[in-house]
Amino acid sequence: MQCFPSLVLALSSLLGALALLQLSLYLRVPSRYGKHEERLCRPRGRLPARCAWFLQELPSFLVPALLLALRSPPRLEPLGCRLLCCLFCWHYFYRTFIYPFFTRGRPFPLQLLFFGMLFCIYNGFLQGYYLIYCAEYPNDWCTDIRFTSGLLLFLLGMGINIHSDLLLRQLRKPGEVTYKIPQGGLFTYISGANYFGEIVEWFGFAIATWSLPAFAFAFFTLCCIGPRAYHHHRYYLKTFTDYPKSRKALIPFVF
Ligand code: NDX
Repeated sequence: MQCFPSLVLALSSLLGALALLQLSLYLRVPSRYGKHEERLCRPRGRLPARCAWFLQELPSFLVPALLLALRSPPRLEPLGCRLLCCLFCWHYFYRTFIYPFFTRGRPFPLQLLFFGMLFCIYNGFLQGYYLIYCAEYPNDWCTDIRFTSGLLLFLLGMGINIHSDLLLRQLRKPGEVTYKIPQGGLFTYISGANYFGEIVEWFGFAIATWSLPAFAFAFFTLCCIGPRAYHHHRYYLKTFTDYPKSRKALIPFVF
């Protein structure tokens, strides 16, 4: 396989367009899973959350990992490329092999799972293909301010995301499906702490890679889970009369 810059440009542009489509579809009405699924009791057409999240996220780990393993001759230099590809796989290792096995979420709709998987194949290929076959970084990229500040943001965002996922999980005992007011960590300030972490993480990745595909993915993440954080916030305000009034939806003290 070789690098086709026009393919990278086309796939990144399509990702940007999907982000805008996502925004227009889900700004008013949230995507129908979790607390926003209308018919919560309908057992058909849904898969247990553990299985669904594992299957959905697996391609995001597998596709770039396979591209990396199959590259011949192996790409060993520069260090920046390898590190960046490993960061992407590291996040999706967590999301595929750790997150699903601890989730206490509701069963997930099959239809969304199908689209989610397609999305993960698409994005896993785009990010992996670009980093493994196209990206060119100078040998001292690891000391460049974009790499170091981006890496720092990535790690900070990932820390917030994992910690917030944990706080949400601890709201329920095994087998419980009720919703409670999230407390602690960044939830003290915002309703969508896990989403805020994820968005910071992917913008950090985009800065560290300084690449069009990664900026397109960060933008997609913002358009996908930004509105969802807003809908979660409205849901909490509507459901809990004692919901903290000073808490914002997505950005501490601002929005
Ligand atoms: N999966 C990313 N669009 C998505 C699935 C849906 O990883 O066709 C995007 C991801 C996909 C979407 C994915 C892409 C776009 C799709 C969409 C479906 C349609 C759409 C394909 C791939 C589409 C077009 C065509 C336009 C392109 O019962 P429960 O499940 O609600 O329980 C929850 C629990 N919880 C609580 N428990 C007690 N009390 C409370 N108050 C609680 N509040 C929540 O916590 C869950 O078990 C758990 C987390 O819930 P929630 O709702 O806060 O987070 P969730 O949305 O489930 O995300 C989980 C994690 C989170 O860390 C988030 O940052 C990350 O995954 N994520 C999620 C979505 C997308 C994404 C990251 C990204 O874009 N990077």
